[in-house]
Amino acid sequence: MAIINTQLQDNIGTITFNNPEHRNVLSKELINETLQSIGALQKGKMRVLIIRALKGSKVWSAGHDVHELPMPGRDPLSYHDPLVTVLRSIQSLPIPVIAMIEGSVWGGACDLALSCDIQIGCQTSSFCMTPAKIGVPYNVTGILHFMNIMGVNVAKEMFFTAQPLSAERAYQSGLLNHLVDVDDLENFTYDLAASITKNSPLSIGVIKEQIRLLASAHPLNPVTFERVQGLRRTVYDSKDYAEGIKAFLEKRTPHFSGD
Ligand code: YXS
Repeated sequence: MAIINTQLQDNIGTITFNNPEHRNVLSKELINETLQSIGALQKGKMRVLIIRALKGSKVWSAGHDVHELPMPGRDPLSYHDPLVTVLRSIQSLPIPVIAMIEGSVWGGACDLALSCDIQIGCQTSSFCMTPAKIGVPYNVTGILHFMNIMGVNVAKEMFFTAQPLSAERAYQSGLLNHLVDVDDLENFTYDLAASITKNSPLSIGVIKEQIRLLASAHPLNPVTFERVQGLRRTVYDSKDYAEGIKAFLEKRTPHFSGD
């Protein structure tokens, strides 16, 4: 059975995560299928892409597949990591991408949802940033992404507490463009997508790229960049990182020693 479903109708592409048994984890397999589908849809007349889970999903996506996180000593979110690759692909796709969110969103899946251009949620939507729960040093582009969207204070709270943000709080904090009743979610999303397809795709594509370039226009001098990479290495080389992954796989609470 395919772990994603793909559809193109009236210039609106839809990618539906279809791996509920494993809570739509962002495994290499699911990400590669998503990237291939985006490529195929682009060959059609797609002007908007919607990314969603199956109707009634309790979990939109459980985030990075923990089984695929490297053991200590290797950056778990490096430039070529499949998750980081798909985030870049969505952010640089020259058409609007809408995240239609039913259910809880975890870890890297929050970054995926927020890499889309518009987020539409319902009362079952929630967002939980989990690096600190697993002992992962999140990456620079990801942290900057969260800071740009929700501001430093809410970003800090999400990363430090690793607790879910409710749909209402997500809407108040700017993670959701719209918060609608779950029964209206699909129609609302597709109506908004249809309104976009009527506008100039060239103008939209250029404006999206301008916003992306301006939002990431943060000069970082080489020493600062190397300091950040060094700090992150102390985390992914740590016993805490190994313990976080081990505890998850053993389905138990992690006991972090701080080294
Ligand atoms: O044990 P089986 O084979 O039945 O599989 C179980 C889970 O192990 C699996 N699963 C996952 N496998 C790999 N990576 C995951 N992230 C993951 N999440 C779930 O799916 C099967 C059903 O899970 P189960 O029984 O827990 O389902 P549930 O309905 O009771 O609970 C759903 C969740 C999502 C609340 C629960 O599965 C959960 O808390 N999952 C972990 C969410 C999480 O911490 N994700 C962050 C992954 S790390 C990441 O994204 C970045 C590296 S970072 O942390 O930096 O943001």
